Amino acid sequence: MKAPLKPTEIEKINYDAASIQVLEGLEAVRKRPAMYIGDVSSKGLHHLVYEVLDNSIDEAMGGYCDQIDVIINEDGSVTVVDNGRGIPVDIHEKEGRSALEVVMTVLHAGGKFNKDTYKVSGGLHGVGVSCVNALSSHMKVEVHRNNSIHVQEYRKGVPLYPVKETGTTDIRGTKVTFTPDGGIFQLTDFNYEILTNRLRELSFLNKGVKLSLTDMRQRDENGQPVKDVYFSEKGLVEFVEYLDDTREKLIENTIFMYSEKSGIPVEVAMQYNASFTENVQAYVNNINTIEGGTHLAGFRRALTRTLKNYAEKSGMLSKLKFEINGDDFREGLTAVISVKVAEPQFEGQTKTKLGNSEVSGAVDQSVSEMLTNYLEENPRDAKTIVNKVILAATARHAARKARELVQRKNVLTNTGLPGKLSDCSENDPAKCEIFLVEGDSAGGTAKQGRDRRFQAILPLRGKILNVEKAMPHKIFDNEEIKTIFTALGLSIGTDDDSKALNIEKLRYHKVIIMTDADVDGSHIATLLLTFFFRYMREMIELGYIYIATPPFYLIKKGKEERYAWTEEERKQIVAELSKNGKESGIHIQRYKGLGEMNAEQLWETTMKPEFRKLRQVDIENAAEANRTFSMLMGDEVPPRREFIEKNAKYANIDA
Ligand code: 0RA
Repeated sequence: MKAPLKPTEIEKINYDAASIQVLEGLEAVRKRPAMYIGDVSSKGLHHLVYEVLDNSIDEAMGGYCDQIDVIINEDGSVTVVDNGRGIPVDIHEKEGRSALEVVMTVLHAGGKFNKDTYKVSGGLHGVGVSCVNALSSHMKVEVHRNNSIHVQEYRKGVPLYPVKETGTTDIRGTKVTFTPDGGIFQLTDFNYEILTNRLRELSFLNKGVKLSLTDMRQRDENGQPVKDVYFSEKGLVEFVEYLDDTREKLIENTIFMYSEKSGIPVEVAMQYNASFTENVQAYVNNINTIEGGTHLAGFRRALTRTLKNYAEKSGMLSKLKFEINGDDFREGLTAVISVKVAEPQFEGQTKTKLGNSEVSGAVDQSVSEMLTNYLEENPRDAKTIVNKVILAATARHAARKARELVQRKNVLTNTGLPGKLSDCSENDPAKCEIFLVEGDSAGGTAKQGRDRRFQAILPLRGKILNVEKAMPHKIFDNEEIKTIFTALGLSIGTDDDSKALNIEKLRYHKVIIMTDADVDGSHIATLLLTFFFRYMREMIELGYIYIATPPFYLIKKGKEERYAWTEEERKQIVAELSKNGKESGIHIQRYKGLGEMNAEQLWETTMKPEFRKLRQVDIENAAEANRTFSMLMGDEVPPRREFIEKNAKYANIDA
């Protein structure tokens, strides 16, 4: 008979069992990182920072923290520091080791621990800091708590030593530094622009929290590290004002509403502007739900019903000879809606569509009540809004007439396909592709280079209409836009839905945007994407829109010609070509535009299906383009050149 185990031995066994489980968990994350963070591209990489940040934001939402600093260190690691309570460091009874170690190494442990704060950042994020740890070649956590500094370090999620105390402190908080694992991620360079945008967004969504981003890799003109600080006193109201920065607002004070129904806090800020576009950004637990969902549906329903009731009661609609529809209530509307949901269900292509059915009613009720009160109390604003709605309905009515006219003309003259289109011979849409090419000259080259059996070419002249500024019926008057619709085989809207597409008539299942790799080119691509996002969204959802990626370099040595899409590829090729000897005789050409390639080169590098690298546009890319575009093209301010140039640079790097 065995002697009974002594307590220390029991602890040891528990510890070993727990350790095995931890290793299995970490292994799972490293084997299928995409399951936890979406992907291992730039998106997944930045997701790591959001994940760590989320924990600090949770601390802030609980009211325990008002400052969060993010630092991109010189060695490429990232540090997130907060002045919250600090992760608990006492011995976790069940696990027999420091709670800190458990939070940092056990999947999904963080949330379970933190019961007293209103933990909401589940879903898309919320996989936990342990997941980031597993995907980091190195991580270090430093907790200031109970007047002591507690430290632990990890390699690929495995602790290098037990939690140790390294000194005394009189502050509280948590500091996490991690280096993303280069063996997991395609790239490990953090992009300042991406992170700063997220911090700005978080500051609007969490008023009163001071957020900062410091980039130790870059210096400003004073020799200081590049830094941005974000702090929003008025939260969503400032968010809406930021979004509408370049637009003429219609009501003096941005409307703000907050209430809670069925345990779901709902926060809304809204403003109407003189433009014709709707810009409603919806958030669930600080996540931008670009595919919408039940919260957005509830908001829209409440908005339409409440405004309609008010307008009817006020008698302002008595002279109107046609129906008002849902779109009319949202023309020129900029709004941000933010809800907190305890167990969010995310659906859709990019998992950014809220599925929880109970949220729809809660938001509808909240918004109806608050907006009804607002309209009663602010009759002047109410009147302005209703007038705007009437204007939208009138314009839509005019657009319908214009459309009918165009369609009738088309039938009469039987123009068929646009003259500029070089069509392909194949008839099966599933096998056909169309290239939308910037400029007649590149269009000519593409026409020569293509495989005419299944590739059609449509050259576009210069920039298509600014869809931001134009009235809807003007959009359908625009030649370039009409040409695109006609070439694709689509007609432009129906009576009651100006955005309905007769997708079954679509003539090509690949629509490929091909522009120069320079500022103007990326501007045109942004413009086209925005156009597809706003007027042909279904095409994006079906995965029919692509972006061509012409190479950036041609590297020649003797008769050998090689192409490179990135700086790294270029270096690699130069190294290969200079293998048996010198680098001399190698000629490198930097392509600035499609026009610098001849037909064969364009075919070989950018059009030939076996070789080209098309980027499929998803709804997220398109929404991003739309945001960029809205910001650049608002009413008054001239295009922000600097912004365009910066982004063009990043577009190049990404491609
Ligand atoms: C678990 C429990 C408590 C706080 C935290 C986790 C916490 C986690 C992170 C991650 C980054 N910063 C953080 N700050 C806090 C509650 C601790 C208590 O009751 O004092």
